[in-house]
Amino acid sequence: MLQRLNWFEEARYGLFIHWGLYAELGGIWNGKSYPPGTEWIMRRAQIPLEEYKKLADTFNPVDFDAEDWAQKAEDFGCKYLCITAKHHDGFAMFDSAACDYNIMHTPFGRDVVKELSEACRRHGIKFCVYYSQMQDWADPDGDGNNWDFDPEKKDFTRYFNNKVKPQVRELLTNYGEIGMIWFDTPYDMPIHLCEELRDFVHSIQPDCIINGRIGYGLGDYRQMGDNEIPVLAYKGVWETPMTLNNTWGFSRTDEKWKSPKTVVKMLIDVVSKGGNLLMNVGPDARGNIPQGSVDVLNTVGKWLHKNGESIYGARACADFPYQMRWGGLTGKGATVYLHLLEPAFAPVHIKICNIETKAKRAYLLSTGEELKIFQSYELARDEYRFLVDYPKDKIDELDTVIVAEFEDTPVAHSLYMTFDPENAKGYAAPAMGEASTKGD
Ligand code: FHN
Repeated sequence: MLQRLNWFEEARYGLFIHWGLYAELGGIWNGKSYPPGTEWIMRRAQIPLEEYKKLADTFNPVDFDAEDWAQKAEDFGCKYLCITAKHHDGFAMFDSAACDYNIMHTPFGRDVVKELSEACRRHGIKFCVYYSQMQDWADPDGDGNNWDFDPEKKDFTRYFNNKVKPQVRELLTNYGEIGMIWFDTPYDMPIHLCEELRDFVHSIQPDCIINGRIGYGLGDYRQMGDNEIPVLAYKGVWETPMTLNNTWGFSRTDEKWKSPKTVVKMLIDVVSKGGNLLMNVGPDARGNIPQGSVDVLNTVGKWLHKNGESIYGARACADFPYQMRWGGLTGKGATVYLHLLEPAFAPVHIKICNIETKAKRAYLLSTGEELKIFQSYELARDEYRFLVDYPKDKIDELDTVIVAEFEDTPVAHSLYMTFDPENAKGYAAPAMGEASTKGD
């Protein structure tokens, strides 16, 4: 694995911030609501560039406080933060000499990328930037705006050389170390330009990670679809970007936040399959992250501050053959974290079938309290069983984490092998603890 990916594999949980002029509209133009995401409103409503640009004349997020946002990211338990330096609308949220359609030419006149990069560094959060490399609805040669500009007259290479490269250079030279540059919607961008962009990034900051949406598999890791979590563990480094409601940018109408439990479940699901979750918030035009989203992510953060060991640095678990309706597993080598999310599905004890590897002990992560385990191989049923008794009075509504230590990284016993008692490398049942699993 590439060395520059080390921090990313450890981090597992990041904060995505979609913020731009579109926050002023919040999904509504001329009294009409447009479908999510709200950051697409210029294109969805085909707002003429000259009209849309007027938003820059009033953009003044007086409540913006980089220190507060970085503190929030830390409270949320996020290890990296990625902000839209330029989204598809083409407006730069940073001081750009390459194009004056940027935040310095608003009443606000402050470089939020700069302020946020410094605040993130103070809080030990990796600072990353999103940059829309193909779509640019403000540039006559950029992709996506065919209502202001004649597609026949577009020269994409001109836009690439005159805006993309100079702005990417600015982002990689003026803000210290950038953990990652997050490209998006590469569509049919020519491969040679994608390669040129990748090499260009690494010629300036060799340690800067490039996400999968540079296109053509040229990125350092695989970007899963928006809000898409793969069914099985994915061998390789990957990330799922996820909305907390149903849009990326700020919405005046959508407050349908996922619950803290849903976020924790998704995080466990993603991490158990070896991925990262990039959870989005969309600040409003005054520079406030909506309180509803803050409340949810703070609750998740509190859980993470107690149980982070089971998430940060965890690696993909083996694909065990049975569903675990009570929850899921994350792991680090021989240590496995049992996430009890739905105790109702484990009324007596937690049971995992078909872990072949021998267990050493189990304990509650929050208190260190030692828990009773039972392990057996049932020859006649050709079934491995691993049971943990958990304290019913110490349940965390969000997720109770139990640490199980095995002799080695647990492997799964296949359901598809032809049974042969001679080959069964089982234990004399029951191998550990005094209980028998008979009658279960
Ligand atoms: O079009 C964008 C969208 O606005 C948002 O930025 C997401 C985040 O992953 N990416 C694109 C759609 O995939």
